[in-house]
Amino acid sequence: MSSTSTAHIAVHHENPQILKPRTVVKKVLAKQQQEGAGAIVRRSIGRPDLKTLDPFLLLDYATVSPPAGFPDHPHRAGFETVSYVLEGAITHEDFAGHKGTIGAGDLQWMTAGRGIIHSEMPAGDGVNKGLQLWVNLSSKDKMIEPNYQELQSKDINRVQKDGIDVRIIAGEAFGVRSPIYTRTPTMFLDFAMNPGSQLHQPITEGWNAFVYIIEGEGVFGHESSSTALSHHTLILSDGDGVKAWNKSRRSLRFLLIAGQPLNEPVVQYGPFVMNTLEEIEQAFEDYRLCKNGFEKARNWKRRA
Ligand code: FJH
Ligand code: FE
Repeated sequence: MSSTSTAHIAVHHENPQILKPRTVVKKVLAKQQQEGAGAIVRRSIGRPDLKTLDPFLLLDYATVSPPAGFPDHPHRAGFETVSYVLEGAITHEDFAGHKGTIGAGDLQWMTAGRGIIHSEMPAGDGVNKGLQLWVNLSSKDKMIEPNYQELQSKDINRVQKDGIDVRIIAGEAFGVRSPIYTRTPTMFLDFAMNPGSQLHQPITEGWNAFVYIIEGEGVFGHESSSTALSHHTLILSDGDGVKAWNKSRRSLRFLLIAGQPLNEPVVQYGPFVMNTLEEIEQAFEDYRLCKNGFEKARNWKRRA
């Protein structure tokens, strides 16, 4: 064996080779808007110029200070909400009595399934910041029983290597997997890159993928590409992975999210996401009459 091929294997092991690097096909700034009761969100996916990126319906970066928040509201169905707190804490409570507090770095992967009514309110007095991703479910999973997968910050797998620090929310990075089960196959990685570091991250071909920059500036796609800044969403082309560089003097933090497209029709009215208009009308009816998954709403004390 020649020494070149040995070196090649070593390089492959250190930083996986990306043969078909994805490039940035669209870049959109998530501006601030009002949501819920006085909460401020930067909407990435879900904004008018970025309606959906199959299987993703929405990504919000929220800033909430009491008394603002997301008081009682329904979610039917066919999708999951992934809440990830960055700063402070969020207390949630649903109509089945499931409640808790999601602190900084904690994760809640909630399958709304046939229906959930809940509230999401800031737990701290100060500023609370977090992210919420909505992952669509296939028609066969839309009416499943609601379910929660919850991970505390200390239980989220993390790899620190060559100036890169990744928290593996879903999927895999650097050979380490997340225990979260994703009904719609999803990758969700939270990267922090030191100045001068370089990343090669594989992404399954055929999956839709995007980057959301939380803080700092980075170069994605080609080394010669232009820089992207905080709160920009970068939609990636198809390919077997993405390359990223931190050429700045500050730390760069971003989410890399990818998922297998469902290729199904999406009919959405606010928190109701189904395949057809008839199913949406049914969901409204069920919600109004407290049936087909909304039974527990009958004796639920609503909080404004
Ligand atoms: C009234 N009550 C409208 C109402 C709307 C809602 C909503 C919220 C989030 C969210 C975003 C980021 C997070 C930390 C963890 C949650 C979101 C987060 C997305 C819609 C339609 C509630 C009560 C209302 O919930 O928690 O990061 N984003 C899309 N709206 C509501 O939840 C009117 C009277
Ligand atoms: Fe909600």
